[in-house]
Amino acid sequence: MFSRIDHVGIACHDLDASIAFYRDTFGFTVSHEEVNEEQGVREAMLRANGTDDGQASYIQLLQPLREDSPVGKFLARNGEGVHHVAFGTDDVAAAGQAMRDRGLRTLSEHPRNGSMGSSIMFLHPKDCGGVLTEMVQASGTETHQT
Ligand code: V0V
Ligand code: CO
Repeated sequence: MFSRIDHVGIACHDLDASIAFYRDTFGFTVSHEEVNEEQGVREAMLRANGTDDGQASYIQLLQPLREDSPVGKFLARNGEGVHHVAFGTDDVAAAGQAMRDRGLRTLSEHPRNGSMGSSIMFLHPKDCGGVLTEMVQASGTETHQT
């Protein structure tokens, strides 16, 4: 079902400051940066291993575009910190259905657009032991029908 930790999402107030911290302290550099209006974030992917072939693992730094967004609300409530964990899969729609079959709530019916052309779905944190859990199908990876 899941083949890797695709990324760990970290909420921050100032994306540039957080990028600088990860670069200067840990030596990670930005692999990709984009704005995702639908998700309400400006985000940066810092590759932790591998190559950008859809199988690597990343730290995802997330700055909210507005207060009334998932990351904006999280920051107001908790301050900066780990926001979600994302597992990689080669078929996110099938993974979402499999999780629903197991009684978990997906936060959208269909996959949404994620970073670097990926397809993503979230599972409700209350169904995952308090962890907001994301499923990611990397760009260019094949969708298998089940
Ligand atoms: C909220 N809760 C969390 C949480 N956010 N628990 C763990 N981790 C989080 N990040 C808890 C919250 O404390 C409440 O617990 C409960 O869930 C319900 O909260 P709520 O106030 O009713 O709900 P909201 O409005 O804060 O929404 C929470 C959800 C929302 C998870 C439904 O954040 C959401 O739809 N997230 C999915 C989209 C997303 O996060 N996008 C940004 C990343 P108590 O107080 O009732 O105990 S975008 C991204 O990762 C991309 C683009 C990518 O990877 O490519
Ligand atoms: Co994410």
